[in-house]
Amino acid sequence: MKALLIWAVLLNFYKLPKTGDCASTHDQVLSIQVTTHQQADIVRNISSQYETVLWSPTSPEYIGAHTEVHLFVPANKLGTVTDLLQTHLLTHQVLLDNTEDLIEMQTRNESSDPRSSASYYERYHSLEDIYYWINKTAQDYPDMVKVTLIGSSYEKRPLYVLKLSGRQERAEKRAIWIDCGIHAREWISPAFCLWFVQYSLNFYNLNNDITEMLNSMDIYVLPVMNPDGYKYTWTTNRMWRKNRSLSKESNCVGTDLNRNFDANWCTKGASNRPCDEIYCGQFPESEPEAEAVANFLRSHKDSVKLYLSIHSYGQMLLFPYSCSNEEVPNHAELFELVQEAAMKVRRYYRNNYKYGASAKTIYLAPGGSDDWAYNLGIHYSFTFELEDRGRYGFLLPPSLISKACNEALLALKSIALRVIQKTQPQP
Ligand code: 9B3
Ligand code: ZN
Ligand code: ZN
Repeated sequence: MKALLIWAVLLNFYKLPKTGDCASTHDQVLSIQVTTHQQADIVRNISSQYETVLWSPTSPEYIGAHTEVHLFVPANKLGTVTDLLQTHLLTHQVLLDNTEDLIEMQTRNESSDPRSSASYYERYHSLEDIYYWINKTAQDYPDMVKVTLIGSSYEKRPLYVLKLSGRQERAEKRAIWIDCGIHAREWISPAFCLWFVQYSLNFYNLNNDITEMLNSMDIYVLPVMNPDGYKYTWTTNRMWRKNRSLSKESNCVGTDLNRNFDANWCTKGASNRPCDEIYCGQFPESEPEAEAVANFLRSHKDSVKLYLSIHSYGQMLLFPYSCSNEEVPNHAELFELVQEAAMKVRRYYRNNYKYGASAKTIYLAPGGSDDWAYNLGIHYSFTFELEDRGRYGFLLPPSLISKACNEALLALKSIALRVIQKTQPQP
């Protein structure tokens, strides 16, 4: 009898529609349409409870009336959460109805899967794989790649930067900086850094744009700025964003590295509560990862002309300021650069990227690396938010890596070539 009952229950679970509103056996990501201020209050409340993880916007305080909210909800809380939504007349769709399967797909070791035809660069890689790849790449291209250690993470993992250079020696070389993986769960970001390095090395002297870029500029690439967080997303919690530093006054772990830089540090748009996703840390550059990058840029600020930070998701090309609604002095120039880049992505990949100053395009957010780099004197400073718009969000399937990277590469080349023209050394 008991067995029969269990059997009946199981059967009913399988019969639930895919968009199952009540109970699901799987963790899901919901898209919730907020239309009133009261509803915003409710969703802000839900998103900070029930073991949910807010995907978009990044923090409850960014939720207002007319916000589309993407929320990860664990299976055992789906009933409670969807009931609450219904009670408050909030409509929602299921964006992802089984995140466990998606995560499993992304972490499977495809090299042991003979059916997979995807290249190394069309897969996600563990931190250990990426360290191995850095070493191997430097060995394979000894005349074009140098690896330097710029510091170490909170848990003492090395922060390696690859310096790519063309084979033409030029005096007073200008430089580009690119960092990936500030935020642990944004896996497409480190994947892009690997993609970019491999593409540059393969197409040097084959593709004119890449050849010109590498002959005129050294390119510094930091593939994983937040190795502790990245590691944690592979072992423990795929939704983790911050680094893994412990705080004295709280049991909560992690600081948002993109709120830890000295640009209107910890004002509106950041949080001083260690449990929050946008916790700014104890003081500017309190985190070893942010400090290492800041130190490197301070000591290379005369040569670095272009700063680029890679994030996901949302499809946006952003420039300073995030930390203020003020326009930077060369706003019009930066706007033209991202507009042209977005136009090319639209033309060649039929994909729309939003573009503009961060504070107006995404949200007011202080303490970001791009704003800090700008104020240091790197007046071509950008943050890219790669694919997608929320269909898969942070769980972008491996099959979509190549398109996401190719279009970002096109945008990068477009901007970099313009910056090369604009910063031509005066004879
Ligand atoms: C945030 C800041 Cl503070 C900035 N300067 N530029 C871009 C962003 C957006 C990313 C963030 O850290 O919230 C999106 Se993942
Ligand atoms: Zn499941
Ligand atoms: Zn990010």
